[in-house]
Amino acid sequence: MLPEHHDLLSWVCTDDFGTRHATLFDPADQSPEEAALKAQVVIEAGSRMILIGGSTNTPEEKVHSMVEAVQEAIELRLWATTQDTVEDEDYWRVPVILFPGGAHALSASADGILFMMLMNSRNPKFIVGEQIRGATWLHESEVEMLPTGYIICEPGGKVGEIGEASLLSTEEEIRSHAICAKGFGMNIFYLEAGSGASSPAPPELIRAANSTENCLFVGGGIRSAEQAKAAKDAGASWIVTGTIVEEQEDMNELRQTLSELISGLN
Ligand code: 1GP
Repeated sequence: MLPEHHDLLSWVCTDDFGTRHATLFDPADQSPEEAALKAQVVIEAGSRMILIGGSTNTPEEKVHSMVEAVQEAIELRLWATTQDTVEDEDYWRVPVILFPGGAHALSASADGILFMMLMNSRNPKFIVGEQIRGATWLHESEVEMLPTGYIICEPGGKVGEIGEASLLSTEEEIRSHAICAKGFGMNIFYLEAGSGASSPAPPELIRAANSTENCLFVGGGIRSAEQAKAAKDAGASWIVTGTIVEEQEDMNELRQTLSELISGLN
């Protein structure tokens, strides 16, 4: 659901709300119903963007069903706020954005797509090939393309392997990728340590990624308020978490765990 009175890219990139939290749902790991239920809980806990996608070869139908189920759940909650003078309607205007593993993982029901170049891949398919394959369809479907430079640092995990990335590990490498992304006109830069990473990207690498002061997404291995705060202090605009939400089956515990983590951003 698009935020009112804003175009999506400027809403994503604005500094007005401080560092925000996004939740990633991988359609390979959970059902659309489960994601729709959890999406409501994570938004209640303070998450401000839902990302849908992953690095595996998930078929388009699965991605689309999940996007639809999550959109529907959010719309219902938004509708409920219109019946209630106390709840703020804007609170439920949370966009559902594709975080694609390739041109096979798209849905016209999404509000936008992180249109990513995996800059440190050794395979041209992930740098620009999949993007060309999906471009015409995206253009016609009106899913807003959010230009994103995506890099994977150590340890990198599954996305590093599947994306055939030469994992980055130094501040200098990361800074030059950030500057290159800016030169290409990418508004968003995304530093990824890999889903389920044993530790998140260290603050010095996040600071290097922030050298151009682009809108900076940081994800992979973030599990605590302290880690979220460290990423925020190093310059992250968005903190992305997936595994902690995926692992949690109890909705009350999920709300509490995520509220605690997001409290690190305040
Ligand atoms: C998104 O890969 C992250 O960038 C998600 O990582 O699953 O470790 O939270 P986690």
